[in-house]
Amino acid sequence: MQTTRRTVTAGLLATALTACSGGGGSGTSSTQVTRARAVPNPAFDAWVAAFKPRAAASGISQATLDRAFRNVGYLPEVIEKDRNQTEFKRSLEDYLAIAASDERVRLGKSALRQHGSTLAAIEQRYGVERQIVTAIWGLESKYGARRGDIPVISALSTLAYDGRRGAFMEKQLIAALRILQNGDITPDRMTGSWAGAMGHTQFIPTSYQAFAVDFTGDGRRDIWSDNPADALASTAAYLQRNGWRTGQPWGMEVRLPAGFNTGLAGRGNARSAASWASMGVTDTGGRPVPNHGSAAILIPQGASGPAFVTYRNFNVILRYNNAESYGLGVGHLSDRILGKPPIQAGFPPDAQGMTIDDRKELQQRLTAAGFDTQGADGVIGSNTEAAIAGYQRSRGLPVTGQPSMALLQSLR
Ligand SMILES: [Ca+2]
Repeated sequence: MQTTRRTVTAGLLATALTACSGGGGSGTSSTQVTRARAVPNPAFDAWVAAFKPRAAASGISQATLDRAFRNVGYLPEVIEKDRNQTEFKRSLEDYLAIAASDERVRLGKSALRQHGSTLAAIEQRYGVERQIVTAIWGLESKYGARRGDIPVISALSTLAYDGRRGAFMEKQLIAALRILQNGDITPDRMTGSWAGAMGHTQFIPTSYQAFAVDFTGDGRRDIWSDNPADALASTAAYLQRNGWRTGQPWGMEVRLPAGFNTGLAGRGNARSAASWASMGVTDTGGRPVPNHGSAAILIPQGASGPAFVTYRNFNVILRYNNAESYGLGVGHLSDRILGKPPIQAGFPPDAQGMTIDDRKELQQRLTAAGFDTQGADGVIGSNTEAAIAGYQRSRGLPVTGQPSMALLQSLR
């Protein structure tokens, strides 16, 4: 969950985005964590005892409290995760390498086919295009594969007790109890990420309360079920309620004219598409940037990296998760799922002077040399760092665990 302003947000990109090279230090998905284990903690128990009257004062019945807290415990692992969120430091290039990896694009195309009629019905009702809903699903839970299996009441109680964001977490906890009281789900099935984000598209409880819908018509808003219909419809409802404009793109990659004043970039500098077009901003095919109303230019890695125009719908996606990289990840993945091409512009080399191809080659060569990086996606994560350290140790080199061109040269 983000620490920046995040008010009505639902999803948590942290849940699904783990580099194949083990870089997702965030790795919030419980699938990587195995089942979280509660440990005895008298101070936590005292906090729960003191919390219950506050919950009751908010309208939670004694019966609900009894059911909800029957198996609740303190989860130290949740606090560990809360202290170690690293995903927001990633470059856009790294982020997109994970968010729109070949695998995630392939699975997205397959999900679009497999759930085509459901997605079409959702699109019909809420006016949100199927590829957008599918891309959010892909980022939030890898199309349902990583919904999280941490008990939500335990996770939120642990976070509320911990107090780093105690008031926010207590509010989420009360909302989670209301969901149980409403009968949408039972306590044992109410699972999610370490941060209490639930189901296929990782709704936090307050977002669930505000936006979740029963699309299947069985009387329950079941975003946890193997059947993703309620979760996907809830996501579409969320976007619709936040102002989605049917038929408009989120944005697109663009070409900037030579000498473009980069000071004009940024979401705070929106202007008409016609105005950008008159400055010479074009799509990647050289045509004037299309007019979909107010538009901003984003250059997340500076003038030597790719540039994007973003429209109103991009800002709607950010209501789901207020990080530009997330918005670009959803937008780009949605395009790729439809068969559109990868980002056309190159990214600048990283701080070590390495391009993504250099980093992939480094991972391939380390693995071939017996130091397994667990894949070669060009994203340097903990597995790659461990492999580098192992290689350096074996060669009697200073052990830094950090990539460099010199290291790559030594492996060639
Ligand atoms: Ca339902």
